[in-house]
Amino acid sequence: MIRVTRTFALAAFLLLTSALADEGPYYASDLYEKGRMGQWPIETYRSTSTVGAAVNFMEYNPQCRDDQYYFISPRGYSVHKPGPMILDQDGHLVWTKPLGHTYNLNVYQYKGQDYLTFWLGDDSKVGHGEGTYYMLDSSYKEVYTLGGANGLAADLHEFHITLDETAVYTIYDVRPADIRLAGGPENGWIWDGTFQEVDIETNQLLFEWRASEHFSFTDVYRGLDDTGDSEEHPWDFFHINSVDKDAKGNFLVSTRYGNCLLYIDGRTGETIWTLGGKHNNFTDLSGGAATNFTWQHHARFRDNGTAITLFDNSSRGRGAPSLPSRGLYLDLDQENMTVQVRHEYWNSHPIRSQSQGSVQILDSGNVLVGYGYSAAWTEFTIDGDVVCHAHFAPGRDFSRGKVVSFRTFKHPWVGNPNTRPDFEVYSYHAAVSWNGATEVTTWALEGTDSKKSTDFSFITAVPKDGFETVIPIPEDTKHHFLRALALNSTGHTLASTKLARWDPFAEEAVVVSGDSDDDDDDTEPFYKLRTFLFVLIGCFSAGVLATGAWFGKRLLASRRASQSPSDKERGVFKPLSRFSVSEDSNDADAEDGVEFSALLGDRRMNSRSDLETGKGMDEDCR
Ligand SMILES: *[C@@H]1O[C@H](CO)[C@@H](O)[C@H](O)[C@H]1NC(C)=O
Ligand SMILES: *[C@@H]1O[C@H](CO)[C@@H](O)[C@H](O)[C@H]1NC(C)=O
Ligand SMILES: *[C@@H]1O[C@H](CO)[C@@H](O)[C@H](O)[C@H]1NC(C)=O
Ligand SMILES: *[C@@H]1O[C@H](CO)[C@@H](O)[C@H](O)[C@H]1NC(C)=O
Ligand SMILES: *[C@@H]1O[C@H](CO)[C@@H](O)[C@H](O)[C@H]1NC(C)=O
Ligand SMILES: CC(=O)N[C@H]1CO[C@H](CO)[C@@H](O)[C@@H]1O
Repeated sequence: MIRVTRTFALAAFLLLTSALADEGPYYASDLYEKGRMGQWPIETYRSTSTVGAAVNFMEYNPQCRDDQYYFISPRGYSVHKPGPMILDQDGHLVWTKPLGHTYNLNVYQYKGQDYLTFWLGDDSKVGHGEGTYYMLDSSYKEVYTLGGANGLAADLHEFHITLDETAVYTIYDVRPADIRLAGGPENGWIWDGTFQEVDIETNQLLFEWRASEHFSFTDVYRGLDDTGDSEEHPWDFFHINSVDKDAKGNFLVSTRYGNCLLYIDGRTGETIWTLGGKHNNFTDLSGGAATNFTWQHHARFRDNGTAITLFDNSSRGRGAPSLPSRGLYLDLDQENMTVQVRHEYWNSHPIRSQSQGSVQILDSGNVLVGYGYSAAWTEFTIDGDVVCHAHFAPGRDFSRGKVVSFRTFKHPWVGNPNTRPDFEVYSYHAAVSWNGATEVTTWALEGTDSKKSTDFSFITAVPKDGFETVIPIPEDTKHHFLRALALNSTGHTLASTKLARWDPFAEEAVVVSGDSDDDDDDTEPFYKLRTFLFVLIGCFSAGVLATGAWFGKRLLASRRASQSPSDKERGVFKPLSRFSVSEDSNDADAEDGVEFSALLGDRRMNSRSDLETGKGMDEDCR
C-alpha cells in the first residue's frame, strides 16, 4: 500500500512535467466516425516507425479498467501494415509487428507460462487459410510453431489449447467426394472441414476428425454455388470455424453452413448430439431463441460443460433480412437434453457483422464481444448491458472489409521484450517508447559527456504515459549525450536506451533504435525531414540566410524550451512513417516480409494481401 501511495504521489508530481505523445484514444469523436482521420486511423510516433491503431471509444466506463489488454489482429483493404496488436485498457498501443495477415491473436497458459498465440499465412484461400500457428513467450520470442500434421497446413479459424495442454486447430483439406446428394457430380471435390489435435512439444498427431465422414451433405444450408466440380474449385460445404474440447475428452465443433454445433466423441469421432441446425437434439426452453442461431462463430463450453457461449452472426443468408448480431450465453442440460438462453448480448449500437466474431467471458465477469468483419468490440456486463464500446475504424465503413479483426480478446499480459527501448532527441524534448513492454511505469533521463563514459547524471523523470512518452529536457542541461532508463513500479531499471548525441540547436532529430542487434551505441543522427527550414532557406539570399537562420533557430529553440509539447508541435515532429505511409499503399508487405523473417527466423510465409488477391477471407468467410 505504501508503495502504491508513493508511486501515486510521484506520478501526480511528475504529471505536471510530462506530455503525452499518443494522440488518441478518442471519445465518441465525430471526425473519427466520419472518416476524417482516415479509413484506418493510426497513431505514429517520433521514436519509432511502429504504427499503432487509434481507438474511438463510443461508450466508455471505468468499469472496463481491469489492468488487462485487448488483443486484436487488424487487417483489411485499408490496413497497410497488418499484424498482431496488443492495446492497453485505455486503447494505447502496447505491442505490434507488421508480420502480415494475422488471425486469432490470443493468450494461453501452457505449462505454467503465458504465451501469445496467433496464426500467420496465406488467407486468400476463399474464406480460410493455409499457414502456421505461433506461440511467443513474454519476451516475444517464438517458442513453438504448429503447422498441421499429415502434410496439411493449419487453417486460420481456430487454435485452442485444451485442458489436456494439447493444441487443436482447424484445417481445410481439398478432397474428392461424391456430392450427388447435393446436386453435384459423382467425382466432385470438397473442402473438408477437418480438425487435428496435436502434442505441442512434438507436433505429433493425437486425433483427427473430418466432417465428410460424419456429416451429411444434405444437412447444410449452403448450395454448391458453382463449386465442387474441380479440384481448383472445391465445395466448402461445412465451413468448420471453432473447436473446443471438454473435460470428458469430447469436442464441440461449430459448422457455419450447418448452422449448428456438433458434440463429437473424442475416441470414435461420432456425433453424440447436435445443437441447432437440421437435426437439433435439444428442447429449446426459450421458445426457439436458444437454437435459432445462424452462421455462428466461436462456440465454447463454459461452466464445466453446463453452458455454451457463441457469436451468432444471425443472418439467414442471402436474400433474407439482415439481422443484428448477438452474443449468446446458453444453459445446456446434457442429461435432460434442454437448452435455454441465460444471457443475450445485443449491442445498443446494432452491428450487422457479416462474418467472424467472438465472445469471451472476462476475469472481471464482464463479457467481451468482438464483431469480426466490423472493426468494433463491446464489453457487456454479464447481464447484457453495454459498458464500453470501441471502434478501431470508422463506423461508416463497417462491413466493407476495410479494417477487420477475426476475433478480439482481453487478457492479463506481461511483456518483457529483449530489444531496447527506442529513443529520439530533438531540441529540448526526448521521446521514448518500447514496443511490447508492459512493466515500465517511469522513464528517467540521464546525461553524460562522452560516448565512452559510464558515468551518468540523473536529469529528470516522468511517468510513462501511453505508448510513447515525451520527456521535456530541462533548459540548464549541459550534457552532450542522453539516454532514457525504463523503471518499473518498484524503481528497478529494466532497460536503457542507446546513447543519443544531443545538441539542442541541431536541425535534425536524433533517433536511436533499440531494435538493431549491433550493440555499438551508434549516435550518428538519423536525419528527419524538416521541410519548413528548407522553405525558409529558399526564401532568402545567401547573405541574409546565415544570420536569419541562426536567429530563427535560436528563437525556435527557446520557445520550445519554455512550453510543453502540444499536438501542434507534434505536427512539426512528424515521424518519417507519416510521410511514407499512404492509405492505399500495398508495398508494405514486401518490407514486412523482411521484418517478419527477422523475428521468426528463416521460415518464409506466403502471406498475401487482399489487395493482391482481390478476394480474401472477407468476401467469402461468412
Ligand atoms: C439426436 O437426434 C438424432 C436424430 O436426428 C438421433 O439419431 C440421436 O440419437 C439423437 N441424439 C441424442 C443424444 O438424443
Ligand atoms: C432468434 O430468436 C430471437 C428471440 O426470439 C430473436 O430476437 C432473433 O431475431 C431470432 N434470430 C433469428 C436469426 O431468427
Ligand atoms: C465437471 O463435470 C464432470 C462431469 O461432466 C464432473 O465429473 C466434474 O466433477 C465436474 N467438475 C467440476 C469442477 O465441477
Ligand atoms: C433433469 O430433469 C430432472 C427432472 O426434472 C431433474 O431432477 C434433474 O435435476 C435434471 N437434470 C439436470 C442435470 O438438471
Ligand atoms: C521490478 O524489477 C525487478 C528487477 O527485474 C524485479 O525484481 C521486481 O519484482 C520488479 N517489480 C515489480 C513490481 O514487478
Ligand atoms: C448479421 C448478419 O446478417 N451477418 C451476416 C451473416 O452471414 C451471412 C452469410 O454470409 C451474411 O449475408 C450476413 O450479412
